[in-house]
Amino acid sequence: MAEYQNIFTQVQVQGPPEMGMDNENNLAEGRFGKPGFSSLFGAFGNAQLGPIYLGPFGVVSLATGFLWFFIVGMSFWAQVDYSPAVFLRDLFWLALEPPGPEYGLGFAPLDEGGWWLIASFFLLISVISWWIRTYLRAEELGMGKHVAWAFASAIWLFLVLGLIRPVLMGSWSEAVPYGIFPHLDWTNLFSIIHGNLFYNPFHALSIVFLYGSALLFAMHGATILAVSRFGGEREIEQIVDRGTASERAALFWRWTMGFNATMEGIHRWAWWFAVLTTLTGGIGILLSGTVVDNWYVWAQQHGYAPMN
Ligand code: 07D
Ligand code: 07D
Repeated sequence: MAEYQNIFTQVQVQGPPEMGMDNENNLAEGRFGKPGFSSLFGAFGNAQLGPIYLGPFGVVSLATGFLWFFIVGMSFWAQVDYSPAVFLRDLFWLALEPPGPEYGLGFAPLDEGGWWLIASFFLLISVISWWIRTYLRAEELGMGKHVAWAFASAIWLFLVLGLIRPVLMGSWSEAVPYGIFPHLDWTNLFSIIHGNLFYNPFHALSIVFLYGSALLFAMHGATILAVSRFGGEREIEQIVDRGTASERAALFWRWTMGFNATMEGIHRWAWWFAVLTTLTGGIGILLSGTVVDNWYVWAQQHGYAPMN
């Protein structure tokens, strides 16, 4: 049975490139690149690479994404005086910081946060354009917009961190710096300034959904792999037949826990857990410093942190 490819299947079948459901060539416009095959990619998913749809929003997203990356990169270069050795040594610790608090929501000199503002503008355009792309491609294929709305939840947290909360706090200095460890230092400092984020119930909710997402993904991935010997991932008889892979998969959980998801419902569980991670997270960050200054004190007032 050499018909399918997945991460643990060594057999790969290659035919002529698959162009998708496009008999009238309606979707061909905007698609770009001659399809090729990669055996390495085939070990992880589908071996065919391309064609890719570029389109106006794809071009805008890649161009502005590149500009963001370029500005951050040039700032890093300048900070190490254009020394390749120091650049490599310090790469993980370099940062492009937002303007200081003295500039409020105004513009700042280029090397005092101005570049951060310009780069952030491009990153915003890039992320929004990519979102539009996920929406429009789904529409073109007659799909629901579930991917776009899930991505919108991540963008919500991204916007709260870098735009909405800084605007409400009246200062760009509240935003996150661009840098590997510097953005972790920012995260740590945020928690300390607001009196320990563990006492923020929305941070707790976000963790519940993050951990829950990992658990659900493990359960679902394992269940489907466990019935792949019955063709579980490509089954069409499940609606009308008994003893199918899906029925076994469902029975496994009913026998183990007394309750089972359905083939459709498990994907709703997964969608909601993932979406709620960043949705609740964004609420938690938005409230910090705007409505609640110190979460530990807040927890004391609400009776779940000790008063001493
Ligand atoms: C695996 C999909 C692929 C995506 C990748 C990320 C860039 C950044 C930019 C050098 C799961 C590509 C990275 C384009 C390069 C410059 C200037 C997604 C996968 C591989 N973080 N964070 C990371 C971002 C925030 C936190 C890693 C982005 C908040 C902690 C990577 C954002 C807070 C830890 C990264 C963002 C926070 C990380 C791996 C935006 C609270 C880690 C990410 C735009 C949420 C981990 C050294 C990953 C690490 C890590 C990117 C925001 C906390 C560099 C783009 C401000 C505690 N973050 N992060 O795999 O190893 O995601 O850090 O909001 O421990 Mg972060
Ligand atoms: C960042 C969504 C935006 C990303 C987008 C992607 C590109 C690149 C390029 C692919 C991740 C844009 C992509 C530009 C594309 C290429 C090449 C999603 C993002 C749009 N915490 N914490 C969370 C835990 C502590 C703190 C969430 C655990 C401490 C802050 C999560 C612990 C302190 C913030 C979570 C822990 C602290 C968070 C993030 C344990 C630090 C946030 C969810 C066990 C000392 C964020 C409400 C997520 C949040 C957040 C987990 C501890 C600070 C559940 C498990 C107490 C400041 N923390 N945390 O999906 O929402 O992020 O908080 O200790 O802002 Mg935390």
